[in-house]
Amino acid sequence: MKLVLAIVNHDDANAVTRALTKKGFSSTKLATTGGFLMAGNVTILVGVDEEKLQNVIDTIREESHSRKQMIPTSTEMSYGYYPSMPVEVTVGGATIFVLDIERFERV
Ligand code: 2BA
Repeated sequence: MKLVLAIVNHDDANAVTRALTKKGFSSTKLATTGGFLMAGNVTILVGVDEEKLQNVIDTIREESHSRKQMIPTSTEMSYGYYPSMPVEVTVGGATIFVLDIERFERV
């Protein structure tokens, strides 16, 4: 068994879990925050048998969209910080990790 850990944009999270549920996959959503943008995103956990793993990854890919986001930067001057040109970063579709699961039980 595998555990899929997918970090997706907040705006895509419901579409991803809905599509997974429709295909019979159980999932859990966690509210998370990206370390770089310090903005909210969503981490989705899916426990799945290995033969269905690709189906889960394909489903997440189909429902996750990449977005361009502007982030403010600041420049240090002798008299303090002042805002300068914002920088554009491309976020997502999804960042996916796949972990081996040693044991899975529902008790
Ligand atoms: P954040 O850490 O907030 O990163 C948002 C986006 O900012 C990233 O999009 C990437 O385009 C850019 N970025 C991140 N770190 C950067 C850096 N040091 N320099 C320049 N640009 C940087 P994604 O790569 O699509 O990542 C989206 C979110 O997925 C991340 O949000 C983070 O929450 C998670 N993530 C991505 N890679 C990860 C990793 N290796 N380990 C853990 N979480 C990761």
